[in-house]
Amino acid sequence: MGDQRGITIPDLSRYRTGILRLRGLRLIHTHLQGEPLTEEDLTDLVLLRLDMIVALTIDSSGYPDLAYSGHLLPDNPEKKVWFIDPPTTLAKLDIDFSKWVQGLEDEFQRGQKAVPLRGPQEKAILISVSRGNRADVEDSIEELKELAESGGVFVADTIIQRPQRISPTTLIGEGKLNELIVKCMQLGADILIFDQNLTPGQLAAISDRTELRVIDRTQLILDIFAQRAHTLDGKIQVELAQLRYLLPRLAKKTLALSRLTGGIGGRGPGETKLEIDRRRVRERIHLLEKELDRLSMRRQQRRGRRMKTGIPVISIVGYTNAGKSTLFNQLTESQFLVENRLFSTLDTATRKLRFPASTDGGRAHEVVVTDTVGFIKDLPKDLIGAFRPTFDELRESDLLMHLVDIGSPHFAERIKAAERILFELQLDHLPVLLVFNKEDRLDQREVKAICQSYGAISISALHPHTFNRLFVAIERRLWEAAHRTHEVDQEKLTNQGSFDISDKHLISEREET
Ligand SMILES: Nc1nc2c(ncn2[C@@H]2O[C@H](COP(=O)(O)OP(=O)(O)OP(=O)(O)O)[C@@H](O)[C@H]2O)c(=O)[nH]1
Ligand SMILES: [Mg+2]
Repeated sequence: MGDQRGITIPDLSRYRTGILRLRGLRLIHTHLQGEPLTEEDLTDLVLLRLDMIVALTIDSSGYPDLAYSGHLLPDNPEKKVWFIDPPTTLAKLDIDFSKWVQGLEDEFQRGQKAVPLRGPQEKAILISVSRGNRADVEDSIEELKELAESGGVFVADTIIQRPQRISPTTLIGEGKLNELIVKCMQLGADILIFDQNLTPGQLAAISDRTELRVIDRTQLILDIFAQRAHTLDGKIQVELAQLRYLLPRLAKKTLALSRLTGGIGGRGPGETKLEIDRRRVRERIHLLEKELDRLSMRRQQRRGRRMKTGIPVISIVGYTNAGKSTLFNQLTESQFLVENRLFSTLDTATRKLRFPASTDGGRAHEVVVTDTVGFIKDLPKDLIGAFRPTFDELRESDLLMHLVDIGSPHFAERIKAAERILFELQLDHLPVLLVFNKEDRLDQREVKAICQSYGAISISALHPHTFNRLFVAIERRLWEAAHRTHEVDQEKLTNQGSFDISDKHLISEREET
């Protein structure tokens, strides 16, 4: 396999795939200069996940002299990666290897099972490689963890690397990458999730190197959307986004491919598993785009009908998990899914609502309220593109209610992130009412101070008795907006005289497939 300068290790990928086991191979080679195991040897040990590595030195007459050996270590309190045996002679290196390696594998398995999983959950290690400010990096990976858990993935560990120089090929440095491989084996993790978005080249390189499934922030979000999509619209939009994301990555025809199409929980794009090829992906994208156009038309017709009624439309927007659906349900007495996880809502819901008038002579107003998909920092471009029809619907709103979870320590950044997305979606010209939600999670004085500094109001979507200020503010903003654009249509605002929040006439656009 080699000469006096070095050895070439053949492609071992067909030996025992699956990161959770040792390779089933030992590497025994000679060191002609009498040196012990080198850095390079140990890298091979890790990268190839060898059962054992042995270097034999020779004496002056060419006979075997000392034997140096090392092997990987199961999870251990010192967080050691490998163990190097004291040098011995070849004659003494007489062990029952099968028994020994079985024992080692058993130990690995015990370490992997130390973390109990809920059913067939997948285990991941999260990684952030960034030169950014430490606090930002930590917050971001914390959110990534929430995302992963929302997607049903068990997070075995998180690693932050802040290198001097970021590697353009693998993002993460060589040494750290090796450490990561062993850590995955020790903890039984088979997915790496990067907080940074990886280029197609980086993704292929890391995946080839580690033989692990590698996912970046974008793919994670896409996979979660795929899990949540229930309506025809939602499913088409998500698959379109997934395929658009996949296409440039297909150029890298490597082993990474089969892993790439997997996604979390096998939620890669439907029916396009291994035999996937670029041409077929393009065809499918084309088909989905056409289908989406068709659905958009239907949507527009529905919208047209609604516009004719002249009832103002209020859309609840904001960061994911802000409580949008909770508020929507309370306002419209609906029962849409509310959950303490990210992206519970994917499909737009719209309902009519009559709320008590508080500012103009006791007349009640009728409005249409819309609940839709939440925002997140770095919302993937492919996703924004594919969800364009959903977001386009927001454009016809008379008022955007920007809901913010005041209990989140990151609410300020989240407001900015949401505003940035509104800008990207060209919705920033619409009047916005900033509303802090979950006021019950903070001290009331604090809530007041925050509201004052933002010129906003606060509510608790769980407690309807806090909604009075909201109604007043909505009315005022709707009236102001109408006044400003000289489209004052008093009739529009004063339709009904009832005081009833619920309404029997529902315009529900949540279509079940
Ligand atoms: N303490 C408290 N929790 C709330 C309040 N409003 C909503 N929640 C909780 O916040 C979590 C998220 O609520 P959702 O209504 O699903 O949030 P969302 O904005 O629709 O989230 P996505 O659809 O995922 O974007 C749920 O666990 C709610 O029970 C509130 O006023 N106070
Ligand atoms: Mg929701």
